[in-house]
Amino acid sequence: MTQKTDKAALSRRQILGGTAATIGGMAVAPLAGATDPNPLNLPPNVPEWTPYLGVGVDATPYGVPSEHESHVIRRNVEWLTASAESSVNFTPIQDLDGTITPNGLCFERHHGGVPEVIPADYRLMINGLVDRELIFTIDDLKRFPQVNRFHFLECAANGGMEWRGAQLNGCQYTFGMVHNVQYSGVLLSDICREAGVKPSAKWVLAEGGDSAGMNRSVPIEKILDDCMIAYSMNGEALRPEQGYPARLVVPGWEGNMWIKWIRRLEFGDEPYMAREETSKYTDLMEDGKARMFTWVMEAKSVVTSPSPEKHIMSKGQNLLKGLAWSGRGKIRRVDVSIDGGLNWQTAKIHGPILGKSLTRFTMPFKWNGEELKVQSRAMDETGYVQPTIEALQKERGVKSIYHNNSIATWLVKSTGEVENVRLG
Ligand SMILES: Nc1nc2c(c(=O)[nH]1)N[C@H]1C(S)=C(S)[C@@H](COP(=O)(O)O)O[C@H]1N2
Ligand SMILES: [Mo]
Repeated sequence: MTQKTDKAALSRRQILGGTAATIGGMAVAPLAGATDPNPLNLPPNVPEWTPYLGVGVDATPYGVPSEHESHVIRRNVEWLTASAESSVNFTPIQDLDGTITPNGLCFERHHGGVPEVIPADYRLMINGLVDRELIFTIDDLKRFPQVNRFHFLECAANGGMEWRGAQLNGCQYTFGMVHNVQYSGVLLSDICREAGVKPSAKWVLAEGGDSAGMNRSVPIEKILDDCMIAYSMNGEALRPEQGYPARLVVPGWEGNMWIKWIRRLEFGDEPYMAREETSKYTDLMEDGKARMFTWVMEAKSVVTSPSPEKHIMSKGQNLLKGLAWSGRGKIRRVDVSIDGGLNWQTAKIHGPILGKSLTRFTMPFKWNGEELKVQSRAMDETGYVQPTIEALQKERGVKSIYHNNSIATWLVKSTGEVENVRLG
C-alpha cells in the first residue's frame, strides 16, 4: 500500500487529546498530521504571519490547495496495480465535505492510460441504424442545448476486494472508487434526434478513443432517458484523466459504461457482447453462472468519519459524517448504528438531495472511550434498503468482484483508532 503519512503522524498523545483545549464545552485536539502549534501564534498574541504582506495575485494563475492539505490526494494500492496504465486510484472521500468531488481528486480508472487528445482533432462519429450518419467536432457538440447535472460515478468494483472479508484498512481504499461531479454537456436524446434513430435500433455501442478502445453496449431506452455527452466537469473542461475533451455520462449505472474520450456511437439491434460485458463486468455466482448486464449501482452509504483514516481525536461531543447514493434515484433516508447494527438512529441528510448523486449525512454523537461498531444503511426513494453483507452473500455468494453495496463496519477502539472489520 502507498498509504504513508496519515497513520504514522497520529501520536497516542494526539489521539487521547492530551493537549486538547476546550471551546464552549467541546474538546478540540490537533488534527492528524498537524505540527504542534507555536504558542506565539496563538491568541491573545498576534500571529507571526499577520504583520507581513502576503503573496500576490500573480503567484498562482491556476490555484492549488494549501500545502498543509498535501495529505488529501488520490492514492493507489500497489498489489492492485498491474501497471500504471491499466489501473485505478481512489478518491480521498474521508477528507472531503459536502458532495462535490474536486476535479483533481476524482479517482481514475484507465485500461490503457490517458491518451493525449488534441481538441481540434477530436471527432464524435454516429453510425449504424440512423437516418443520417454524422461526425461532430467538439464545437458542434457545444452548439446543442446544454444541460448541467450532478451525478456520481462509481466503479462496479468499488468494495470488490471485500466480498470475503474486511481487507483494506481504509475508507479511501474500500469506498473511494466513486466521485460526484456537475457535468455540463449535451443530452444524447438531442443527438439522436439530429441523427434520426431508426425504430429498429435497440442498442448503442459506445467506443473510446484510448489505446484500450474501451466499448460497452447501452440499451437505447437508457440512451434516450438521461445519458449525456459531457465536455465540462465542475465548471471547467473535463480533465484529461476523466476523458478530455468528451465522455459518456450514464447516470446511476456502473462506471465502466461511462466511456471516456468517446469517439463513436454505433446504433444496432442487439447487444455487442464486448469484452467488458462478457469476460469482465459480469458477476460470477456460486453455481458457476454469471449475472450479466448488471448496470444499476444499488443504494450504498459509507461513514467517512470516523473511519480508518479519521480516528476519534477527543472524548465528548463528536460529529459523524458520511455519504450515501443510489443509482435508482434520490436517497430517502440514512440510518446509523454505533453498536454493530443492534440499534439504529436516523441521520440528518443535507440538501440538495439530487437523484443519482452523492448525498451528505451527519450525526452528532458522544464518545466516552468505549468500543464502537459504526455502520450506516441507506434507503432510496424506491424503498430499496442497503443490505448486510450476510444477506448479499446469501443471494450472490462470494465469487463476484462487482456490485458489493453491503453495509461495512468500522471498529472504533478505546484509543480512538478505527479499523475496517467484518462482524460475525
Ligand atoms: N475509454 C475508456 N473509458 C473508460 C475506461 C477506460 O479505461 N477507457 N474506464 C472505465 C471504468 S472501468 C470506470 S470505473 C470509469 C472511471 O472513470 P474516471 O476515471 O473518470 O473515474 O471510466 C470508464 N470509462
Ligand atoms: Mo470500473
